[in-house]
Amino acid sequence: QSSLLPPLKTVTTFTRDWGRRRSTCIQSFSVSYHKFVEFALDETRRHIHLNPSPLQEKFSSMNSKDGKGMLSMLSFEATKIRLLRSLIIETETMQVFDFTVFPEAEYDVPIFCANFFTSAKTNIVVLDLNPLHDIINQHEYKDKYFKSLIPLGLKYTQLFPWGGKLTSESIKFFSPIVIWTKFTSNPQKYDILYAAFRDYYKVWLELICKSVKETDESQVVLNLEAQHRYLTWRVEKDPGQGVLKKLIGDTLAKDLLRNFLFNGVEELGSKTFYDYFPHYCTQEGMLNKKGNIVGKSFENRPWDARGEFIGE
Ligand code: BLA
Repeated sequence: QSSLLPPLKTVTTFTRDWGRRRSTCIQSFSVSYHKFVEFALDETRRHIHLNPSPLQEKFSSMNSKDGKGMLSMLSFEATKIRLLRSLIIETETMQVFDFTVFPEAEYDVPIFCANFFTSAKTNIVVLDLNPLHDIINQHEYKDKYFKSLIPLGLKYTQLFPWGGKLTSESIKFFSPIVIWTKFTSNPQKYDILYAAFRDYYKVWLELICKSVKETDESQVVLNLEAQHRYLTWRVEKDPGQGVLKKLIGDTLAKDLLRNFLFNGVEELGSKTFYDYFPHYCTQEGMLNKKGNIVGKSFENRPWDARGEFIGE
C-alpha cells in the first residue's frame, strides 16, 4: 500500500510549496466577504421573513472571461424591502463586495449601502445608510434618521479616516455617518470593518422594522423618485463599471448593472440621467463619460462631529 504514496521527500516539498502559496494568498486576502453577507442574512431573518427574489434564477453565479474569477450573486425581497442584493467578486487579484438593500417606496428609510473593493495593496470602502432625501437642507429628514446615529458614526469615522476627494455629487447620496475610506490591506482593519458593517446593518434593520407605511400618496411618489434617481446615478456612475466590463465583457456587465445591481432603474421611473443630473450634459448633449464636470471634491470630511454639513 505504501507504494501508492509518493516518496516522502516529494510530499514534504509539496506541502511546503502549498504552504507558501497559501500564505501568500492569506497575506493578500485576509478578508472574505462571504461572512459579511451571511451575517446580514442571518440578522435580517431574525426580524423579517425573506423571500427569494425572482432575480435569483438568472443571477446566481458567473465566471469571469478568463475563468480565474468568480462572481456570486444573492437576492431577496420582503415586506418593506423591494430588493436586498449582494454581489461578491473573487479573483486572484481582488475581492469586491457590493451589498445594497432598497426599501419599498412606501418607506422613506435610507438605502443600506456597503461597497468594498480590496486588492493586494489597497481597499476602497463606502459603508453608509444612504439617505433617500436631501439631508443637507431638510433637517426633519436628517433628524428622523441620523440624529441618534451620530455617535455610532463618530466611533467608526475616527477609526477610518476620510478617503479623500470623490465625485462631488456622491456626497449628496451620503449621510453624516458615511464611512468613506481607503486603507492598505491589513487583517486588523478587516476586523474593524466587519464590526462596523454589523453595527451599521443592525441599526438599519431597526430603522426598517420600526418604519411605518406612508399613506400620503404624494410622499410615496417622492420616495419612488428618490429611489429612481439613486439607481440612475449608480447605474451610470458606478466606479466599478470598468472592472466589471473587463471581467465579464460589456454586454454581461451592462445586464448585471441594469437588471441586478441597480434593478428598478428601468421600472421605477422614466426620467433619464440628464433629467436628474443636467450639469452632466455637455454641449453635444452627450454624457460626459470622462468622470464629471463638477470634478472631485471634499479633500476632508465635510461633516463635523455633530453631523453638521461643513462642505460648501
Ligand atoms: C472607487 N467607489 C469608488 C469611489 C466611490 C465609490 C465614492 C471613489 C471614486 C470616485 O468617487 O470617483 C463608491 N460612489 C460609491 C458609492 C456611491 C457613490 C457606493 O456615489 C453610492 C451612492 N466598486 C464597485 C464594484 C467595483 C468597484 C462592483 O462597486 C468593482 C467591480 C471598484 N470603486 C471601485 C474601484 C474604484 C472605486 C476600482 C477606484 C477607481 C476610481 O477611483 O475611479
